[in-house]
Amino acid sequence: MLIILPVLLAAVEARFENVHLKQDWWENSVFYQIYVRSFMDSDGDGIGDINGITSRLDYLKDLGVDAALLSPIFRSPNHDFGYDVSDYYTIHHEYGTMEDFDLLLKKANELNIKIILDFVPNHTSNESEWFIKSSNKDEYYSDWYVWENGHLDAQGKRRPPNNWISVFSKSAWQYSPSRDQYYLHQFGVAQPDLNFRNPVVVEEIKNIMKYWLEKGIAGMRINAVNYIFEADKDLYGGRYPDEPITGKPGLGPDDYNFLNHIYTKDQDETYDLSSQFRDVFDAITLRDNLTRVLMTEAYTGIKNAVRYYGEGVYSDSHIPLNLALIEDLNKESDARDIKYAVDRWLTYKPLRKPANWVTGAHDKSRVASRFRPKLVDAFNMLVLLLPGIAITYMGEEIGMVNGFVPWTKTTDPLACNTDDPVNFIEVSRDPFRTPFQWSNGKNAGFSNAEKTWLPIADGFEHTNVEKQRSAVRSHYQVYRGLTALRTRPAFRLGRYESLALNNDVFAFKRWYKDDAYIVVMNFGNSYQVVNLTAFDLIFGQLEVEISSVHSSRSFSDDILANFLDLAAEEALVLRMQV
Ligand SMILES: *[C@@H]1O[C@H](CO)[C@@H](O)[C@H](O)[C@H]1NC(C)=O
Ligand SMILES: *[C@@H]1O[C@H](CO)[C@@H](O)[C@H](O)[C@H]1NC(C)=O
Ligand SMILES: CC(=O)N[C@H]1CO[C@H](CO)[C@@H](O)[C@@H]1O
Ligand SMILES: [Ca+2]
Ligand SMILES: [Ca+2]
Repeated sequence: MLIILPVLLAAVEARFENVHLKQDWWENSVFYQIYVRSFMDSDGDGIGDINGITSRLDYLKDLGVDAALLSPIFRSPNHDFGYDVSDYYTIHHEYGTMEDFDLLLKKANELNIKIILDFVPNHTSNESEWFIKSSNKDEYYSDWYVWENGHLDAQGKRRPPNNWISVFSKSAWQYSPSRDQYYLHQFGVAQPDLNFRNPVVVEEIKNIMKYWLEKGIAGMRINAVNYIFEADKDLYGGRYPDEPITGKPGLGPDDYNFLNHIYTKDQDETYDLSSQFRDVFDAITLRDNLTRVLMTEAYTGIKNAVRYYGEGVYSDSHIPLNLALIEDLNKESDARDIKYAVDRWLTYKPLRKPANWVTGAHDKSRVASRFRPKLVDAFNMLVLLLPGIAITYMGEEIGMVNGFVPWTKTTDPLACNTDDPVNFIEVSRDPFRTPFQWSNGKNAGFSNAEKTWLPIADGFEHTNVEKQRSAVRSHYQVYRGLTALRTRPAFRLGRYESLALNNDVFAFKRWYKDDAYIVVMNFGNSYQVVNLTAFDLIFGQLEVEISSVHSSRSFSDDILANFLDLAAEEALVLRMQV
């Protein structure tokens, strides 16, 4: 027995490791979200395009990116910049042609960079042929959208079917004279919701997915997936039920948060649909042995969010976006809040499924502006070194800040809808979408046009790729160091443990066998001394692997585990010396 036990244990351990060493391409990848309109303009019209992306694939490769996630490239009248699609089978003319897209795929394939497309199935554009036919009661398309009769109020005035409010504010119902009915739009007036209770619509959406997946893209992100279904009116006597009022102070009946969205969000049917989508993806994965990744985006509570992983042995979304670092944190967040947000997601997600980390998106204030510019490296360390998948919004690797876009240049429908040249700034998403900053040249190297679709953000002369690439210390260099580091077993396969060492300093340990790292970051704005021996088996000396731009420390500097003095906002990756 005494002799057999170690042998047995070794066998068990070996088997355990084999299971864990085999990872599919996506399970540890770095995804990079490209807002196509603002990444690179190849033809001088001031608008980013597909050939622009193709010309910069080497940049992504160099950065250590595995997959590029492109914001919608389908034909669109652009009332909501591609989030209103008029034809899912055609490339939007400003972005190029299908040949351009095929070339992008080919070149990306050569560099082993996967291409993922953002897909918006909740609604189409009102200029979609489907919607125009549906508005005209075409027999086949009649039931493709959510149509409903209005009613007359006591004064004989026409009123929408119920009290639902659109995310972009005001009634979610729009009257259509041609049908003398209202259509539902959970987002803009120009974005009518598709009717997913019509099986023909579901089939068509699956066909669109097949079309693009067969073309060779490696996956899709399903946008706003939790808005797809509304309550089944047949369960409510044939009438869509009113939503209850939240009673939150300061809100009027036009404000989205005036109502509690129990009938228009997170409906149970969504989860069944997402597992049907997964089947479409898996069928194509099986056919040519390249896993097609289903990503889902849902701003919702954590229990709803992790439910997209699928229940029990069933898998739905490969990557249900984890928006904790966006939604749960703000300027006031300290080390305890960070630990809580990170550990919370890891606690709720199914044990065997990979986590994912996101700090930015085309709808959210940039890290440098949402927190502080000096915390950019700390957040990139979180995204890239926490266990699982890393997702970066373009520009976060160089610490871009929100641009200033005045009212006269504002394009975002969410901001324009306010009709308010002062307060539009609170809702405008244009500041997070200003052109990518390649150099300190004309238009930050984004375009040689006289005028770009959005103005270039201030400070591009200092914050740009060219400058950061040639600098010894820069956010770009830190980011590149992190993508290289994360391929080591401790980060790819290793275990995780975290501590708020005090209110300001968050630290986590990643280790595999006896290779151990401590990632430590000071979120406060004053000097702090911490003792890293609070972590199990961390003692003696550690060596600096990577240090934030403003740190006084460099690669291979020694650190005493029991006495680490950290400057304000300093962030370090340390390796335990054995
Ligand atoms: C679509 O909606 C927009 C915004 O309300 C409107 O300006 C446009 O005329 C509509 N187009 C069609 C074809 O109905
Ligand atoms: C499928 O791809 C995986 C990973 O790329 C590879 O290990 C495996 O051998 C491939 N299987 C077939 C049948 O080609
Ligand atoms: C995060 C995200 O992609 N949100 C999108 C959800 O859908 C609306 C309407 O299409 C877009 O405006 C958002 O950008
Ligand atoms: Ca262009
Ligand atoms: Ca819907």
